Amino acid sequence: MTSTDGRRVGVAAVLPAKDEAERIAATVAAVRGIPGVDLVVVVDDGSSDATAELAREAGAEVARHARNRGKAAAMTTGAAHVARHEAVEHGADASLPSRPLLFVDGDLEDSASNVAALVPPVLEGRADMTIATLPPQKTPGGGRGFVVRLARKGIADLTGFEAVQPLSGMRCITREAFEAATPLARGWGVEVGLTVDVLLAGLRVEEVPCELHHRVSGSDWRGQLHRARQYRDVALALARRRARRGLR
Ligand SMILES: Nc1nc2c(ncn2[C@@H]2O[C@H](COP(=O)(O)OP(=O)(O)O)[C@@H](O)[C@H]2O)c(=O)[nH]1
Ligand SMILES: [Mg+2]
Repeated sequence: MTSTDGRRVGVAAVLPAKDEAERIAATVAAVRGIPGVDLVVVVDDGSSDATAELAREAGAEVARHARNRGKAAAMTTGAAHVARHEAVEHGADASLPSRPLLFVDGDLEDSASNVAALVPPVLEGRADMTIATLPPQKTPGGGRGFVVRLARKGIADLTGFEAVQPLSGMRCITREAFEAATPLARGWGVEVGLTVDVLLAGLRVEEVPCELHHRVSGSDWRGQLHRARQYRDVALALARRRARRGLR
């Protein structure tokens, strides 16, 4: 793939994963087939299953957290891994461009190939960050949309941007935009933090429909706990950003 200035640029996919042994190999295989993707990094965030080994066998580079540190920490580790890879690759030539980062959840399996649609707007310089929106999922979710509404309203109040799916984790982002959002909001607040920080840096964000299917959190206690943690982290990410801007 070629960027606006005519130079060949690859794309680095970063997959945060915790206990995804059942799905990670299919997801890695699908992501490796996306045009432009020439580096796939799985960040194993303290899994207790064979996620890391299966990811490596499927052709990914693997970075590991010895203990579980949450999704935002895994994304930061993945981005740092890519930067180190590029430092070696580029050698002394500091003028070489950094790859855009393509964040993909580990549970999408074959459908992960459809995040390909996120890449062209970024490589062609039409957007600084693209975000996938998902079709209705085959199994219904167990939540009532509290976290989605909190995130949507929080983003709109801070930036004026009306996000259709504010919590979507599938994103393609330039290195510059990623740095504008660093340090990332912690835990499950990371997506909302990214959207707000990139927009407030004056950069362009675009949502792109992608045919993706993932494991939906149900209404059992695990699902409820996941949503409670998500709510807490999103609320905190928004509160920090409102405080920074002197808003209540
Ligand atoms: N780094 C990290 N990733 C996690 C953790 N829990 C889940 N994930 C990954 O984050 C992505 C989204 O998680 P998921 O459980 O599917 O949440 P949902 O899509 O919001 O229902 C998947 O790739 C998971 O493997 C965690 O504790 N740390
Ligand atoms: Mg999921």
